[in-house]
Amino acid sequence: MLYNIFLFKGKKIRDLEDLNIYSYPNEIISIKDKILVNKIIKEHDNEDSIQQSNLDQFLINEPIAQFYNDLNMYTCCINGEIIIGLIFDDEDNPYDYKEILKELLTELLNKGNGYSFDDEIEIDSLLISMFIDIRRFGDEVIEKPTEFDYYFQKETFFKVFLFGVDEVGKSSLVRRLKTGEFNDNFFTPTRKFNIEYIPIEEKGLLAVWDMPGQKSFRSKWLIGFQESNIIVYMIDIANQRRFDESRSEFWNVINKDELNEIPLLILGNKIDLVKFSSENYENQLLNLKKELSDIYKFEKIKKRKWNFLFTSVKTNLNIDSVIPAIFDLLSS
Ligand SMILES: Nc1nc2c(ncn2[C@@H]2O[C@H](COP(=O)(O)OP(=O)(O)OP(=O)(O)O)[C@@H](O)[C@H]2O)c(=O)[nH]1
Ligand SMILES: [Mg+2]
Repeated sequence: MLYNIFLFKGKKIRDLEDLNIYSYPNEIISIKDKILVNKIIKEHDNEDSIQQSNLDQFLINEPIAQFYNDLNMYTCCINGEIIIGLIFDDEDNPYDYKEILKELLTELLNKGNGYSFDDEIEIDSLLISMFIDIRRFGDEVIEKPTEFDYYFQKETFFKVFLFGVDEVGKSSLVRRLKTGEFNDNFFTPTRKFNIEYIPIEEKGLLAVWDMPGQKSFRSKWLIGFQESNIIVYMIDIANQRRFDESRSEFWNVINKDELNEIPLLILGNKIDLVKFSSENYENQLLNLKKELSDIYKFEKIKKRKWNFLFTSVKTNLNIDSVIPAIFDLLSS
């Protein structure tokens, strides 16, 4: 089974002073392991980039199996200057992964639109996408029973794309679902894709991609939503000043062709901050829902199954209904 993926990148790959190492899910190879890093790079010494540097396509070389320091690796050089490596369990045969590795790299780098290795968020996202896909492949095709087997089978693995403008409560929700906790002072604007795995008994594994909501990160949403099984959009219903902005971001994403027919769950969060009069709470909720629906033009949502829930991550209102609502939409 694949358990780690790493990437070496520098101005010159052989110059360790200027080399960056990215990895997912955790750091196994450190820049301090100079001997190991040098050995990995050296295997790719004969591959050069010179003839390729003018092409706008990435040159993806043949992957090479390597085994050092008990690490069973499969490494592949791109443009003679970037190395991507997979680390497997000891008994795995790296060559079993040859096709998926090359196909995936071709798909992500040369068939996608304008991938940049200068952007750390894009590098992280590349590693995460590859990790998930290769892991799925490993469990499906190579069929080694593992403790993760159940979760990583395609039918039981769901990518949840969670987005919304900043400060609506996305990361708080993920934290609540994972740990049951909420903290008013837990205010950490997300700066990268925050990916949390939430196992749901007898249903499968949700990989929740919690997107950073701040304006400067929104262009990255386009990278995050690839191959999503469900979209979750969160609104801060207490912050009316931002409804226009939030609506336009919502429709920007929902109108993407790639997301056609993908089910959608809309969460109207922070209901605890809305003032209700003492009478007829249910009616007031209905009216509020209607108001939001008019503002956001929910009636224009076509050709996909969708649902709306009011929530408060703070008071826990309806939080127990979020996962069932997701599986209900997924099952259709
Ligand atoms: N009153 C109230 N506050 C909430 C609720 N949910 C989240 N918050 C607060 O809202 C603030 C922002 O929450 P985050 O979870 O960081 O928001 P986010 O959507 O992840 O923000 P970005 O990562 O910047 O996109 C925090 O101070 C939370 O404590 C809620 O239901 N009610
Ligand atoms: Mg966040």
